[in-house]
Amino acid sequence: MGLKEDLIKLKEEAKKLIGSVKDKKSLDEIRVKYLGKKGEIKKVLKSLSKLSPDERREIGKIANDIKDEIEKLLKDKLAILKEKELEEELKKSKVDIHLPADWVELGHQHILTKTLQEIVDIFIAMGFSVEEGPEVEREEYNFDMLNIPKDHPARDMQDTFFINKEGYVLRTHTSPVQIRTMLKNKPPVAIVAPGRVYRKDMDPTHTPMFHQIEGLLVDENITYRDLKGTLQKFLQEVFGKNIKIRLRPSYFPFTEPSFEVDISCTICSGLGCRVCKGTGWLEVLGSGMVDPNVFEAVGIDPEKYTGFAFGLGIERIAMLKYRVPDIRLFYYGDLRFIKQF
Ligand code: FA5
Repeated sequence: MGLKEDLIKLKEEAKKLIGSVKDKKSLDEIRVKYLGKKGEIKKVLKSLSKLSPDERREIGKIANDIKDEIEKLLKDKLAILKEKELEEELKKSKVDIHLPADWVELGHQHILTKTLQEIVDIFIAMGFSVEEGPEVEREEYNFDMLNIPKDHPARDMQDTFFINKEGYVLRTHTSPVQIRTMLKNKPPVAIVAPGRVYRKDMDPTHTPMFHQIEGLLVDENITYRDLKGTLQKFLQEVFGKNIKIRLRPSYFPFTEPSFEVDISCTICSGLGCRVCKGTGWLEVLGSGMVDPNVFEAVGIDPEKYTGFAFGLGIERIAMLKYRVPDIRLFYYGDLRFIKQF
């Protein structure tokens, strides 16, 4: 019998053996028997030297093809055996694979993130851009350059966390971003600046950390009407077209004149109820025309430019919009609360 026939016989033999084998160990023995260093295929290849070059090429090719074929058969069989093994193991184990898997509860966008994004989107649509500032802020930007000098009683309006670094505080409001922006860019300026702020407060409507968003618009000929129109449009987008707004005189050191902005009560439409304490109005934000002293501090000519600024608490807006009774609910991380929105 020639080598060619020998090889084909070997292949058939291997095929039969691989087909009937029942475990990984015997399969490995078959691999060694046919493909090992001293295996059957090697033996055939060794005797190639006795052949003519043409025959050598022909038989060599057949031997290699058969080697590849046997390798593939072994690989496929190994996969089948492994799967069987796993099945056996699962059958033996006490784990019931038909039980539903442990349920990992998915998270949910936080209501404050959602509110903040909605507010930012409204201002972006009006042409404002977004600025950010650091939470550990220079005392100078948080107070002095906003027209709140040291030892001035206005500093008491915001109970401050001081840190171990001379000249720095945890920012008490987002207003220092006004200063940072105006030091960097000259008018026209139209920005909103969202972020965390810190005050030593704690009650059902005040926490030591909360979120604000600042707004600043500076250009030539900006008047009180621009402030009122912008805020009216913004508040109607948030609370609905039917709400009314009113501005009450107030005091902030960095704006003159200053206004508290109220909206008509969203619960009783202004008739008077428990939520608005019978007044028909809800206070939503602080605002005013930028004080000329602030412009001077940042090197902007107050004779040429005017502007308005405002600041609001994100928690306060979310509480009013979604009727959340206690600010601390925002921070418990309870998904039953967060998933309602
Ligand atoms: C300010 O912080 C001014 N910087 C706002 C401003 C900006 C006025 C630009 C004029 C021009 P005020 O201290 O009132 O203002 O705070 C603004 C809002 O932050 C409040 O209306 C309230 O909604 C919210 N707020 C204040 N303290 C807390 C607190 N501890 N917890 C939660 N929200 C608070």
